[in-house]
Amino acid sequence: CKGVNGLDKVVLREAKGSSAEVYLYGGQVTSWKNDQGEELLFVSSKAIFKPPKAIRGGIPICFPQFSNNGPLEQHGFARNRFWSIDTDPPPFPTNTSNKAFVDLILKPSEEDLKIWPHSYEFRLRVTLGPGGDLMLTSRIRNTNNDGKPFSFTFAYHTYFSVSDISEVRVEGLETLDYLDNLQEKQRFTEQGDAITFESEVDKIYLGTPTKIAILDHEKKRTFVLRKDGLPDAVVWNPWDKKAKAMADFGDDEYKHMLCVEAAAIEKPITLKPGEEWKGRLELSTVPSSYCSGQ
Ligand code: TA6
Repeated sequence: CKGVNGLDKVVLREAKGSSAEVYLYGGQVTSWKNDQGEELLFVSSKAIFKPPKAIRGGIPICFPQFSNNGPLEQHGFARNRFWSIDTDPPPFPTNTSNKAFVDLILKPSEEDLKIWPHSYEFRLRVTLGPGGDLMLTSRIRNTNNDGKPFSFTFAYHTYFSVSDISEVRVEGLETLDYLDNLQEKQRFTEQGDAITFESEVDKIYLGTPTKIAILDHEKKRTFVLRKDGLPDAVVWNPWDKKAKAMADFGDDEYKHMLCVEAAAIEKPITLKPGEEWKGRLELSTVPSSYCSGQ
């Protein structure tokens, strides 16, 4: 399926062999490989790479609404739109020397303005660092000329590829409060000393630290998620029943994926005309032996 520029995706490669792929559809990263060529993100074998479905996997961008907390479609519309290559980005704060990167931009169509009557420029820079780290920087500016502010919620809905969900633990969210989507979004406090998985989980952790670790025991690999401007973190695994109910998701695929999503949900972000918000996500991997307790 061709994007608006006749391209459907951009491939980023760096010298030691790491790579990333970004689809113009959704502005969505759909692959992040290390220098051994191992795929680090999960994309369902049943994913559909064209409208109207969002691509099931990689890093969907949830904007201007996370989940169904509002009048828009689930997770907003940014992941269901064709983005363009941004050929004239204003200077980005991120240093891109010796890094591979692509700049994408999304602005509202006439149709979009009917469902969400706000003008904005959403610039997304995807960067692959020399060590294979992946960085996403979103800059959203209110370009309303009617003086109106707008508010939005946001998430990088990242699907990590894991060997076996029953042997994964998440560190950095212990003792925090969370809203449990499986219990009418009621507020609880995390009791565990790390999060492990033996059934469906769908929790929005609030006021989370900059760094969260996802340990894959079998691979002896830890994903390190660092974030800026994104105070919340969603942890989601559909488990078997929900997996079977999703047409674009294999029945057993829940065993090999985990979503940990850097997000701004509890407190929507409000921008006045001319104001810009920045949300940054940085993903890297380290051998697990170095990471526990760091
Ligand atoms: O991130 C968790 C969540 O909000 C879950 O409730 C589940 O709906 C998931 O997102 C996937 O949503 P999607 O619209 O992509 O099927």
